[in-house]
Amino acid sequence: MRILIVDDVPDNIRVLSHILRDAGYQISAATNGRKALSLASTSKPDLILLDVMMPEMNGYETCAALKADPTLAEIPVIFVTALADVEDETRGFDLGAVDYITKPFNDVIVRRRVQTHLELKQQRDRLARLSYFDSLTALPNRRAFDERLDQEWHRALRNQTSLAIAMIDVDHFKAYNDSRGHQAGDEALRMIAAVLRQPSQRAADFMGRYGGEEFVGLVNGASLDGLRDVVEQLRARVESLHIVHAAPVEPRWITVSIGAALCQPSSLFVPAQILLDAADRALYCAKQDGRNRVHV
Ligand code: GH3
Ligand code: MG
Ligand code: MG
Ligand code: MG
Repeated sequence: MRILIVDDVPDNIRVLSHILRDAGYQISAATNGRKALSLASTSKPDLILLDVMMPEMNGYETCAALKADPTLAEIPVIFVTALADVEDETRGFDLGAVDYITKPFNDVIVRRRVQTHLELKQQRDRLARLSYFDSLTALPNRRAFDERLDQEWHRALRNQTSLAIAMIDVDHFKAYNDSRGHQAGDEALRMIAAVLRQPSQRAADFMGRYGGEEFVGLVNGASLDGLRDVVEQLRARVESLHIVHAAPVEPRWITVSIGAALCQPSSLFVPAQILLDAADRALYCAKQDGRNRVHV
């Protein structure tokens, strides 16, 4: 596991690195708050040991900045500092730190506390994986989608940008299962998920498994034409997998139908559900029109 040590005094970094590297952790270091923030963003450490007294941006300010960034807020922070007053310590906890170690410290105690918080972090990560990801396809699940939709809806409202939902449903999948077996059906869903989440210039910004043989995508800030390009590319990617059907359906391989809808949210009183309903209706149209097509 990776630990980021932040301290303006290189000797302090050396001492802590020594204690922790011996315990098998991978160490990176920063000598000021700004470097710490950028290193945390790029290397996503599992734990941050943070000094308080540093020039320019002190440890408290650095911790506040970490907690304000949703992509970094989950990284546990332990203050390691000579400031030993109760007020200093409570301030550290108020800012969201998980622990507070005062200098001079004892090597064994530092190692144990670090170990405890890394174990807790591992358990949290595992729980998050289990509750937000689908085990068959490794895509975010319905719960993750619901939360993300809510976030993106509010963001689009704030920024006055568009938000689009694409509902993707595998065509004649019951027939595929019936003819090839459930195992092969599972494998097909895995392959479809893999091409749907493939990053590219015209990929969706979020792709999840909505349930069964249905997937759902979110596209931020697109025009209607842009959205058409994205969903048409998704449809084409699945078709080009050429997963051959044994059942007598046309074409001979697995395809998807996609219904997409776009809007610019204008009021908090309008729920994101209306966009989901519109995408659902579009999907119904794509199916009615003959499948293996998009309806925007
Ligand atoms: P349509 O083109 O109208 O969508 O037809 P369809 O057969 O795809 O639709 P239907 O809703 O009748 O059938 C969906 C099938 O998807 C039925 C179900 O067995 C299958 N399915 C759903 N989840 C899974 C899964 O996790 N694994 C496998 N193998 N099959 C699944
Ligand atoms: Mg210092
Ligand atoms: Mg379906
Ligand atoms: Mg289907």
